[in-house]
Amino acid sequence: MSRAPVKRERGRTDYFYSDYNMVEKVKRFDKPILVTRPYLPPLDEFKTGLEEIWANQWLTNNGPVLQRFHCELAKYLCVSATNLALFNNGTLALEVGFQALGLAGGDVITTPFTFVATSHALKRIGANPIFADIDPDTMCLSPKAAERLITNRTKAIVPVHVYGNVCDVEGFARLGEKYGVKIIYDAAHAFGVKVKGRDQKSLVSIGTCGDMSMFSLHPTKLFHSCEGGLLVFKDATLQKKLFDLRNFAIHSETECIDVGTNAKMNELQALMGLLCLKKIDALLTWREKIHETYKAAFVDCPAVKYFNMSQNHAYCPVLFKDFETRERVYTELRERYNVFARRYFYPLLTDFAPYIYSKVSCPVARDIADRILTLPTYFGLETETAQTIAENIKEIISERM
Ligand code: T4K
Repeated sequence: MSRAPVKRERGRTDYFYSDYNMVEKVKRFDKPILVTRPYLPPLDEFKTGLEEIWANQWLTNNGPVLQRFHCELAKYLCVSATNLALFNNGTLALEVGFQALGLAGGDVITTPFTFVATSHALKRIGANPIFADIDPDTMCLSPKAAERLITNRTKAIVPVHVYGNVCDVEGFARLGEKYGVKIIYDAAHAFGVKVKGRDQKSLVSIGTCGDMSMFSLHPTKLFHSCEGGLLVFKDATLQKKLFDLRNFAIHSETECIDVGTNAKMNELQALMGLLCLKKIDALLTWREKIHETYKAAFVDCPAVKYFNMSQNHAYCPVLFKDFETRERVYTELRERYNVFARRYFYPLLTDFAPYIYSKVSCPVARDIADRILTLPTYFGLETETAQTIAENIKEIISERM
């Protein structure tokens, strides 16, 4: 549909006449609306924390603020402080965790529908990622598909709680026991998510599932420490090894016991984490409000499938009927409305150069990657903005159908 000249007022609702002489509304935002924005604590609180760090003259290497953050996280997640380790980002947390669990040289079954960091971390420690298909309902790795690929070379399975959706944790626990393979969750998106505990009544952190879980504390996540990563693990005796590996594997002044790395979280990161943790309930509630807005807005629009099963509302994925529609919505949201939704996770990892070798086809993952779009969701995004974005999407779809 071609358009008549558009009379625009900056930052206001613009009106113009379409080919059909109907008045249309173009709600273009003044400033770009990004898929996410980090929560920033009050600057004064950060400055006060900086004064303490200045007084300590201690910036990294297991400083006092880091230790406090470590304890606060253990409390929040209801796990023992001995079952937790902090890192300077999620990717290095994964690498160090994989190394500590001895995955080097083995095959590891994982999902192609994730961020590249999941498989990069495996490759970088010398493990061989093998990709299996996902479950269409959760978009997480399917235990059935994973089981079909288990061989005597398989050392572990790495499912991802994608968007904060809970994987079939019982299915994976069964595979772990049956085949003696480690289950390590990439829980980068799942901070704050809880599952039923062993008694089937109480709720426990999702980090207690499997042998190990990694939470990313990157600013694009609902809770962050500027950059950061957190491992929660079942076997508390691993903690010393993880602490060593994140510090060059220096065990004592005269001993270096392995090929470690520098993956330590510094004091400024820990300070940011502590301040954001104070606000976690408000961050979760805000996102819930945004999701309710999107969900209600798409109820009468079968062409957009609102898809959110996560408790923490980490992302807001929606599905379109086909690839062409998704691409059109993605492009027009940017060009016409100044809205920067993202195609998390497209392309599939198996289409990226380092992983193109994979012979296994993952039709469910491919179909979803082709149709998915994640909409802006973050603390501070107004519900009116989410409502307008939903209207923009409906307008784009109705114009061309
Ligand atoms: N496993 C999974 C499943 C993951 O999703 C990730 C990371 C990891 C492992 C690894 O964890 P980390 O090592 O990152 O802790 C972003 C993030 O960089 C990445 O952390 C995240 N997943 C991934 C899903 O998203 P990009 O390439 O999309 O980032 P970028 O720079 O385009 O930022 C996204 C949006 O956020 C932009 O619209 C800008 C906005 N933004 C970003 C930053 C950093 C801000 O407004 N402020 C900021 O400070 O990867």
